[in-house]
Amino acid sequence: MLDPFTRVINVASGDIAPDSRLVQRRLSDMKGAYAADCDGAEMVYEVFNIDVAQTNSELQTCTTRLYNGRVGNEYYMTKGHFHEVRDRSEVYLTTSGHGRLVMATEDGRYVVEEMRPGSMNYIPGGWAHRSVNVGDEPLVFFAAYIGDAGHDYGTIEDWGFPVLVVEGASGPEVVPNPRYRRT
Ligand code: PAN
Ligand code: ZN
Repeated sequence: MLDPFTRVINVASGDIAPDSRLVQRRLSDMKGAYAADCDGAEMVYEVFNIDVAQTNSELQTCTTRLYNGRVGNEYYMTKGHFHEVRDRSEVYLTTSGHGRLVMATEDGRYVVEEMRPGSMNYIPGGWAHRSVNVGDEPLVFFAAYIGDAGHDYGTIEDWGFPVLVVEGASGPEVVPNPRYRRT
């Protein structure tokens, strides 16, 4: 059995004290995610993980700091994934910045929700999810999900999402993804 513990989250930056496991994603890790080519060492996002046993009796928790920027007209975003165990759900709580949460089912339905400080987004089982930073500062959010969920990145790498969030003439626009399922 796990002993109770407490961590302190910096809600502005996403940093977790006293310790967490850091995953970093740079432009070079995002090849294929955007219509335009991308490469280089520039940081796109960082995930600070609090590791517990990956069982369905524990909750995995983490913060994500998604930087602001664009590749072509597409905003910086996370890779996005289905949970490997498809019916595992998740909640996000945004603490800083401004984003969109793109969610999609395997049969092509999609929902796009706002992410602003205080927004709690509920991601039901079966919905792939990707966060997009549409603001001009880092987007920071806390996530909690069922411990044995796992991450299936391959399906999204192959299919993409049904829609993209792009910078339009007067701000963010949700447009059909011309590459959806065309691999
Ligand atoms: C989140 C994501 C995190 C990074 O913690 O893992 O925001 O996004 P990618 O995993 O798509 O790179 C989550 O949804 N965990 O299940
Ligand atoms: Zn997830």
